[in-house]
Amino acid sequence: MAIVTIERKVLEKNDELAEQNRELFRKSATFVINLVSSPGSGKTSLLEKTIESLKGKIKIAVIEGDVQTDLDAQRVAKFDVPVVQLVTNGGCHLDAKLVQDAVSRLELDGVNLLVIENVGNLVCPAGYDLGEAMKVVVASTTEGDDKPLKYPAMFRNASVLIINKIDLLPYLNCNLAELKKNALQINPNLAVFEVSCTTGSGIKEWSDWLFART
Ligand SMILES: Nc1nc2c(ncn2[C@@H]2O[C@H](COP(=O)(O)OP(=O)(O)OP(=O)(O)O)[C@@H](O)[C@H]2O)c(=O)[nH]1
Ligand SMILES: [Mg+2]
Repeated sequence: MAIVTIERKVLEKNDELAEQNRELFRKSATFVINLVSSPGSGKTSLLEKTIESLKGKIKIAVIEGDVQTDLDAQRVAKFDVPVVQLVTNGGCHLDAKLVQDAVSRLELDGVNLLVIENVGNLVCPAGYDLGEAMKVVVASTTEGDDKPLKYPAMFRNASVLIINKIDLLPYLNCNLAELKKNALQINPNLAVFEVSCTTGSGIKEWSDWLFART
């Protein structure tokens, strides 16, 4: 019982800070997405492709969340966008306080789009509001088509599903129609994009959709 109480208090505090973040983002007119997925689904690859696609059209900033290393921040920094790396030292998700700290190191004025890449984990980040406008969940074909059913919270709390690595479909047992059906069964409101960060397929459709929201 005590543990439940503590968890609720932690989440209540997080929600309070997330609202403060949301207010900050509203003031600077910055559209914020929280990129979530299992490790290796392609969050950083999607981010690289999205930056490439939107460069020159809008100003983008990035917060990278990782358990260890600044490898993803290094990848993103090559695109000449402001990036802050958060290292959780074993923590399996970002929280609103960590994002608040990262935001204090960024100049948000004039930034149209802030992308927060969460720690690779399909469970824990689902419960933590960071103050984002929406969660974007990346599910890659290599993970199989049953993941929305097995990890429903993430798909329920997301607004967008990016199905990545569609270039690999011929080599896998993943059924694309089944994957989409399972995701929409959990959350019928999901906007779904099929992409390959390797071939670039579907990236324009996703980037245009995102651009229209900034
Ligand atoms: N074939 C194929 N490989 C891809 C695609 N997208 C990403 N990859 C590869 O998948 C691996 C993981 O991609 P990342 O973008 O690092 O994945 P991530 O979700 O950011 O990983 P973490 O940050 O560690 O959770 C890399 O080797 C990518 O090159 C794709 O569309 N097709
Ligand atoms: Mg990454």
